[in-house]
Amino acid sequence: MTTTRYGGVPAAITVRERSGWQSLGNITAHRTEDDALIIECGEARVRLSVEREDMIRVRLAPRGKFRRDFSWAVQPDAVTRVPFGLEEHDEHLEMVTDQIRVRIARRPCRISFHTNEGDFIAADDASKGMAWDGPEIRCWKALGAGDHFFGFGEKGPPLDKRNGAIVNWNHDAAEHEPFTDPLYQTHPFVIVLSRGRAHGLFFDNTYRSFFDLGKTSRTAWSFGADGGELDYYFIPGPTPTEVVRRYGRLVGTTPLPPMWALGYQQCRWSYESAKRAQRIAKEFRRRKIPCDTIYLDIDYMDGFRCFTWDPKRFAKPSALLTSLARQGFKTIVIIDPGIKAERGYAVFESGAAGDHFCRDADGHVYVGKVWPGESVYPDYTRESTRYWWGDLYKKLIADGVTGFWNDMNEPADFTHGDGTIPLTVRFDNEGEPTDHREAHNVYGMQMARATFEGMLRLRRGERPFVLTRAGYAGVQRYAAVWTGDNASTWDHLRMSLPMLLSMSVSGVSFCGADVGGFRAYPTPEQYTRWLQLGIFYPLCRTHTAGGAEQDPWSFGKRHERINRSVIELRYAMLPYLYSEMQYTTKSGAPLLRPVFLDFPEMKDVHKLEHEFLFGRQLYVAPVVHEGAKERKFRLPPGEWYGFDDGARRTGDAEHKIAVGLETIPMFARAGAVIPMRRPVQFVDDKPLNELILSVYPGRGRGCFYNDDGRTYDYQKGRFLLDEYETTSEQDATVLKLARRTGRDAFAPKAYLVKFNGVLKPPAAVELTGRKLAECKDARRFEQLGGANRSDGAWRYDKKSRVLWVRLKRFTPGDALAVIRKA
Ligand code: MIG
Repeated sequence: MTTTRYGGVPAAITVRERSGWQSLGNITAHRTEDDALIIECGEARVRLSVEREDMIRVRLAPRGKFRRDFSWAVQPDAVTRVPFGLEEHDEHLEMVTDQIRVRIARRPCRISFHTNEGDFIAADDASKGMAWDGPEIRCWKALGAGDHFFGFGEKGPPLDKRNGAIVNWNHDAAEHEPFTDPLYQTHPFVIVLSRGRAHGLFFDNTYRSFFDLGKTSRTAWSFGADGGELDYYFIPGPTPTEVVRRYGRLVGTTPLPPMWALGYQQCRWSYESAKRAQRIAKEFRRRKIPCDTIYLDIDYMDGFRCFTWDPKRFAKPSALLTSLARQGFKTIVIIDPGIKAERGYAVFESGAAGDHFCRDADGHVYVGKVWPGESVYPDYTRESTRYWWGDLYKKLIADGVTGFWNDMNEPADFTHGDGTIPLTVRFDNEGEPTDHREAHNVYGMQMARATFEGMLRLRRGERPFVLTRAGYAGVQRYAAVWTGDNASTWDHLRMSLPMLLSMSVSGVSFCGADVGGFRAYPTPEQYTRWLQLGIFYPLCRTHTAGGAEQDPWSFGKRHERINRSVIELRYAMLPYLYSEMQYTTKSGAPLLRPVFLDFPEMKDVHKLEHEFLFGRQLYVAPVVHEGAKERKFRLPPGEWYGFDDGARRTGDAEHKIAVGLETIPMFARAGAVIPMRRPVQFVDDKPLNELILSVYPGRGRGCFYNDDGRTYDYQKGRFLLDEYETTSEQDATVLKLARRTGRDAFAPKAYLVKFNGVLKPPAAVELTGRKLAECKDARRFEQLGGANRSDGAWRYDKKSRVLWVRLKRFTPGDALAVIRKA
């Protein structure tokens, strides 16, 4: 298969700069209505309301009539009107809440946001403010010298979009390069960071939209769209994490995935026969390289007909899937939206009978061209169509498919040069018919939703796994996202970081790029480096197209050994990954975090995009250059310790370390407690009997979350959340299990505590006042397991500076003390 069969390159999309804009004039009247402030400026109306979390929603109706109050992104329970006070001054009105003051200048009508103490946060551009031109709408904001812009979901580098501009129009960007825009997703969400303080803005509009972040003006930044309403949420900070948390409340956070989905995933275009899929599975197990999933790309289908199997190459799908399942593999198959327009094909027939396919303006069902040839497109913006679509998965699920991969859902269409279906195509739009201009950017998200909801119905009680390419703000509620067709180059390896970091701060926590690159082939070094980065992608999947092998063992013996140990590290970190993922679902704070998120005040932090924080405890500066012999990086403020050697590093300082092919520069926060396990071949391979708690010197914390890993029973209290605290005094380091929530049933059966960076053998080790025995013999210590152990024992390893402690029990309130020699 070659890459020449892709759809076309997009027509150049540029933001028009012209002078037909009509800005808001003077305020002529105002009133409060349904907990909102309505402002009249001649014919135009502005509606301001305070939503939960003190977010301010601003809407503009140039001709006085607001559109239907409807959103694909905003969670219904996120918007509950909060009452506000109104102050009327000569020159302005002021809305006042607990946290913010919204000042609305009267002549002309311009909005600015201030803290409750009156400190300035952000303001409309004084000359232009909110404006319209025919159906187009736009809002100009004042641009500060120190403003930096983050977010926007899936966008290429740089991480900070200051002085740039972006466009949102979901696109099958098959040949994309680092500066290609638009890509596959639309997230009109921005975090503005100004001198360490942050606020956010979510522009809830599904038309083609754009942000100009100082590209055409030095004094204003702006956002707007081709149509729809100027409808945005101002999101107060002042920390970036606060903005991200509030935005998560608004559009929803990433739900807890099934635990196996955090394992390593293997994919290619394609494992085109049952035989080949079997072979790949066997190789993983034979070579003892951990892996949880095998993907089947479009060639498993019968002539690219969705929901079918090729009768020859996949003659007995359920036998294949059962066999893979027995070896510990979950099988995930691709499903595209384009349905072959063919009489007699059951999906086409039932879709036509139910009137589920999009029609063009002339009333005919629109027929485009994708993999199956002439194809029709389900209208996922209609509830009954989503339901019909969800039920189509029944047979594949019965065959044993565990997850679904939704591709081509921008939607792609090979018929036209711009790669998508015509703008005239009609959509139900949840009961308020519209055309493709408004529906385009939500098409993929609603497809993923239909898939997710179908899986929920069909696999009662099981958490779905859906992977989608296209999406709109809030897509994370339904699916993980991968970044589409990248290439096997160092540029693409590097760019995956700003892309995934941008997605992560935009709510899409469960994301990943194709490890090794999709187009072309990586060199052995490149693949290993990519894997060393990829194990920190929340979604860790190798994928490629074409003939050459791109498996962890495809690059020679030495690389195979390194690649195995890299994947093993991912599995060793699983308890941490899962615990941090659970934190994401609650807090909205992503797993993969740009440095600015936690350290907004760090000097020049907006430039840091090739290093990141992984969860709350780790900092990673991956090696991203060919032939690198050293890695330079700047550690954030605080104290840090080498993940492997426990060596202390000063924070807020530049460092340079030598790197070999096996080096992954990783550092833990002071006092970090990182829950780990011994690597397994797949997530459900062995129960987590022994939890490893990797503890670093200093004062800090950590947590361990656990549940059944696959159902929603955790919502009924069937989970465990242990919170640890570490303290370090002159005479002792103490690890305390400070709090336990949930059920003991999910607690580990045994503990292996690893105190890193212990420079001298301890005088004693005590568990809540009782001395533990020392075990000098390494082999015996290893064998001290399970029931034949008393309270525990310890062993100090001078060479690695690790103090190991084995414990049978670690219960709430327990404190494990390492007592230093006087
Ligand atoms: O037109 O299904 O991004 O991951 O392997 C190409 C074949 C269609 C594009 C996806 C890629 C997938 C490929 N698909």
